[in-house]
Amino acid sequence: MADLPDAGTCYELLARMTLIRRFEEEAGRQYQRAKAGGFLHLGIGEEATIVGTVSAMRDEDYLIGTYRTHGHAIARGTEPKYVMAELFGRVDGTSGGRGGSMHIFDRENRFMGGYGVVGGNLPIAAGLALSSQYKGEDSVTVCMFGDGASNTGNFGETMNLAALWKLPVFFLVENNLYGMGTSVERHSAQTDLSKKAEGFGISGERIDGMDVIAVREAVAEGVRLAREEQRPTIVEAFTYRYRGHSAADPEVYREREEVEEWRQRDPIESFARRCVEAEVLGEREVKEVREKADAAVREAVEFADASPEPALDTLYENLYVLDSAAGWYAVDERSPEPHRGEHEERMPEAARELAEAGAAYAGQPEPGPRPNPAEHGDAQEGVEPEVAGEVEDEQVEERRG
Ligand SMILES: Cc1ncc(C[n+]2csc(CCOP(=O)(O)OP(=O)(O)O)c2C)c(N)n1
Ligand SMILES: [Mg+2]
Repeated sequence: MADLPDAGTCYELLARMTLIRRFEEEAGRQYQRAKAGGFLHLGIGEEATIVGTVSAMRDEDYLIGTYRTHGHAIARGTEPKYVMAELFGRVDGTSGGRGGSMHIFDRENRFMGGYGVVGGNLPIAAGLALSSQYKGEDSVTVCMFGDGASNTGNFGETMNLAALWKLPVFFLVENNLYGMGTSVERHSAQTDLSKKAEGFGISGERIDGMDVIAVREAVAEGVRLAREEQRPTIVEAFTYRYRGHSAADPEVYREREEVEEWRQRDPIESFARRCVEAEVLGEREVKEVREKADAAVREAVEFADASPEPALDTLYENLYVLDSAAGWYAVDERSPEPHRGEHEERMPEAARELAEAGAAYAGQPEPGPRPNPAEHGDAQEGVEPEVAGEVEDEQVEERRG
């Protein structure tokens, strides 16, 4: 087992992990209260992998993650209140309330996001590293992704270019044993993920992702290789999420006993115990860390709750496509002009109109019972699909193929 660092570092590692744990527990509660919307993926149990990795990075380095990244942003230095406000969809959120849980972003702290597309962050990581290399900067990009993401085409493409162009990038696989409800053994032909990029010349190692010091040391070396030798490498950290994949997961793919076994190795409890036993930290400090985390999270909820929702007429702000296209859905040759709600310049006005029309529609009584697809199938026999009036019969035949 690697030696403990100095007391100040141990305190900081414990404090970050505790803060993230408290934040995630509260995020789960706020989601159940419907204060946080959209999807919610919690990283409870994975704190050592997150904090250990970030603790080995410099301020000028970039971090990029997946959709399970509240903790990554907080580890990188984003104040919890801005992350909570993002979960609440409020203007003070890290993405102005537009992104929600899966799209936390903080350019100042060089946390380059939150992506909903599995494996989608890998090529972006290579791009960030390429930009550092191109500009002659010293920054390293750290790319964190799941075991499931290692099966995507993006994985191979990214490894190829990272190795070929000798990019200053480092990869960390958060192997929590599952991609949604599918275990690694059932989703990956090569179950040793540290070897999965060997064919591209990228070597790797496997480590205990529940041990914050082990993670910190392995990542420090990987980041050093990327910075000093332009050599990308992979570390596969074994970790575990105690909660379901997302807030809507009945968890039929694993046994309670398995979750319990991993809880016994809790990364925060075990690190606190180790620090106290080694007399690097006292019980008083461990307690203080918990109290501070409680207070910070309470403050984050109050802040998020007090932050206003974005105004409706700002709905189409920050869309880079706005000025460049006249109607991006107008691909139907029968009526290529922008349809209602598609005209870019009139977006704010059209948004209000559509929202009002939707609200009026929602207020109407139900027209009768809806067909149940489980009983009737998606397309009901004998019921012709509805076709726009002007379309010729033969076109309909053609479309049915
Ligand atoms: C390209 C793509 N395919 C499928 C999905 C649906 N999906 C969301 S999360 C997920 C599992 C990914 O597992 P893993 O990479 O191990 O990350 P973890 O959730 O365990 O952190 C899948 C398949 C998606 N978001 N994007
Ligand atoms: Mg996984």
